[in-house]
Amino acid sequence: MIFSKFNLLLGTVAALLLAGCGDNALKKARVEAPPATDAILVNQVGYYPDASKVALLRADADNFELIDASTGRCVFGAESGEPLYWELSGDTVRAADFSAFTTPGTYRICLEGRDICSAPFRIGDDVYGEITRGAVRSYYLNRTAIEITEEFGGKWARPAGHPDTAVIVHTSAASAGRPAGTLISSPGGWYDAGDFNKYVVNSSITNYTLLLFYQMFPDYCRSLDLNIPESGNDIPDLVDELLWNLRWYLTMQDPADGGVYHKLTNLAFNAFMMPHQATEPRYVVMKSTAATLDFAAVTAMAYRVFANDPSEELRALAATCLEASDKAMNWAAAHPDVIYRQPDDVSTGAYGDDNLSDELFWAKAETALAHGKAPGEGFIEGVRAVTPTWNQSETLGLISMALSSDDSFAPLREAAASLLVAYADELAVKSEKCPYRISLDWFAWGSTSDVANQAMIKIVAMKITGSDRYLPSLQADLNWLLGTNPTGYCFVTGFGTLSPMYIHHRASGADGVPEPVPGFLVGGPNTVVMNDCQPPVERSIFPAKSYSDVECSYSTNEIAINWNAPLVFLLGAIDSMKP
Ligand SMILES: [Ca+2]
Ligand SMILES: [Ca+2]
Ligand SMILES: [Ca+2]
Repeated sequence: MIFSKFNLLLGTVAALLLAGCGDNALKKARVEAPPATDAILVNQVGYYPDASKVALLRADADNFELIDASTGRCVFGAESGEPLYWELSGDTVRAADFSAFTTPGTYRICLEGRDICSAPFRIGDDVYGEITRGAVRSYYLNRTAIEITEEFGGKWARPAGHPDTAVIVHTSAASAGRPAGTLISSPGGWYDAGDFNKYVVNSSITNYTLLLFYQMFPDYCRSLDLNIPESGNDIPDLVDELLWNLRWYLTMQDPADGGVYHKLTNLAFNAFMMPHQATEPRYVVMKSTAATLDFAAVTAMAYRVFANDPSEELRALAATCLEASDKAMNWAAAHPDVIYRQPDDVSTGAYGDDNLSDELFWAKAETALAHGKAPGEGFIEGVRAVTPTWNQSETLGLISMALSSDDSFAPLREAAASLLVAYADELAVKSEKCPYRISLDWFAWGSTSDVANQAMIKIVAMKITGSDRYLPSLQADLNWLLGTNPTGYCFVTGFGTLSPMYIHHRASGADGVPEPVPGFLVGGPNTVVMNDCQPPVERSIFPAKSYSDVECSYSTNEIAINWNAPLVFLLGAIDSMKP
């Protein structure tokens, strides 16, 4: 029955299937074969039935077969694509395109007639639901100042760490009203990354990305039940989770002058230990223009996103945010070039940035939108759409303007939209030319988040244009993050068949639980720092393959709130498209 269907569809391919599929010994061997991650790369989380579905073969196989993972029965076969060499990974891949096969189930890709098979993966309507919830829930599991209970944290339950209710004003942050040594309260927020500190600049792009997700996908957010302490109240759980960070973030502003402290940290990084065991004094360090502009932008956006929310609590918060934004802009106007410089006695993350023109643009764009006062023509002149990062934020302002429904912004909206669409088209072309089908052609620290942020640009471009021409490229970004990459890893902890076990994350390293805290996106391959482990760990010299699942590799195996945010955006956008 099934073969007659293939005869119609695929002609000669069916003959191939009959040869391999009738062999019972081969069926058994294929069901039992260990995943050949070296030879076959799949999206380990799965594929939608009707989506474009592509795996990559790193083997000299002219044909591939799709088998039922439990019976070994062949269900589909086709020719592999042309071999393509990629200089960034140093390997050659052939596409295994099984888009024409649409039946839900659990399958493996095998080399024709051989027992070399991929890890099992699913085709189904619901493949991305659990991982999306997991990616958002990682923020809950990384909260400061609250006990992670067994009810919500399962085996990652732990005592509360870092209440931050008595934080010392560092000498660098002293002001008339708050001289050095003053104690302030700045509780809540998430641990930034593998460390225990809280940084305004990195929280800013994170907060923005999650706010944007809520703005663009409100109904989907309302449908997400995250099993967190705030589940069941009248605020969407994703927003509740964001509020844990946003309410802390608001306390980083000096109410006397509107300036924003750059960070809240220990003087030095802790060794690996549980959060509640790390009890060194905490400081707010130096107000900076970067932190203050970022803060002005994010609070202005929060105002806009929450101002007409059904929740009274969120509407009230919106007003607080707008006031905070205005005060921050005033401080930044009076202090336009206070570049963060790490004080001599502080050695935690610097998040230093010498170029604030992008932060200024972003803050001006967001505050203009919040106040409904369009800047004059020329505001966008010279601004380019780029892949956003914590220190490169103009694209965030472009996105907000491009999605504005305020007609007084119409000319700016059009200009911003055309920049974003042109950039998304450029990314889509790059992905067509790349053997691994992603748009990334450089591998910076946190390269996985660059892939996810490029996916976010494509999703915004889909929204602007109403065109699904970005979908194949978007799916390739997702595939890359979930296993179709030269390392063979699904880069999200706790998901996929091969995923990071030894992440650079203090609680994961110290909690005695073998599995890392789930739902985190690791930074992924790059060659920016090769000697983070002592003695150095062997890593590929090819940037797209240079990854190591060891705890010391902070340059490839750390996690961070700003990396997870575009992952949530991408996964949530894809999950919201479920059939
Ligand atoms: Ca809720
Ligand atoms: Ca910058
Ligand atoms: Ca652990």
